[in-house]
Amino acid sequence: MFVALGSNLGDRETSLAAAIAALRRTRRVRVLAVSPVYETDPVGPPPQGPYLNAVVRLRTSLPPRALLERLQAIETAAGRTRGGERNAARTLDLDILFYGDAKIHEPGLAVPHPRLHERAFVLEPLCDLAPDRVHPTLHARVDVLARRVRNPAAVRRRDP
Ligand code: A4P
Ligand code: MG
Repeated sequence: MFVALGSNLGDRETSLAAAIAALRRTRRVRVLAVSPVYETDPVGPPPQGPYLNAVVRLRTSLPPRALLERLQAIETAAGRTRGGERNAARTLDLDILFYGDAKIHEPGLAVPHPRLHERAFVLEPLCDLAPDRVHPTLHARVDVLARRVRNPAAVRRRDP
């Protein structure tokens, strides 16, 4: 399982760290790896500031819906207010990228995440963790997808 983290409002580092800590505290979830953090130009309507983005790899026995609910509770605890427009600024966004090789198309849940292959801010940290992972519907490796959208000017790795 891979989850993307993004923040562009408030104390971004603290929001990401709090999200990872909350995942570590979650029953039936084990955080296996955390990617480097990237500072990324915002994709979406201006004005909004740059994001910090990262990806975590986890193992979980929670079904996809329960995992999504847990992620949304963590977003809310980080001060996220919902109901604004898509791509708007946010303190914390947690998206399920892959849930094993599952293909899910339900109201409110699409996995693999339908926009992940377009987004350098997701693919760059995902590539750090799992370059040889194959996208279950596009049948392409993550490193190949990342190469297609790579943009070092817009997605900058932060010093560890
Ligand atoms: N939802 C459906 N599938 C999923 C999934 N796989 N994971 C539903 C998580 N949620 C999923 O999400 C809206 C609804 O998507 C949820 O109710 C859930 O049921 P949201 O988090 O409330 O709203 P959102 O974040 O505005 O939408 P979304 O789709 O997450 O936005 P995007 O498209 O991910 O865009 N630029 C940079 N540089 N870095 C970023 O991280 N993020 C966005 C968010 C825009 N621009 C960005 C970044
Ligand atoms: Mg989201």
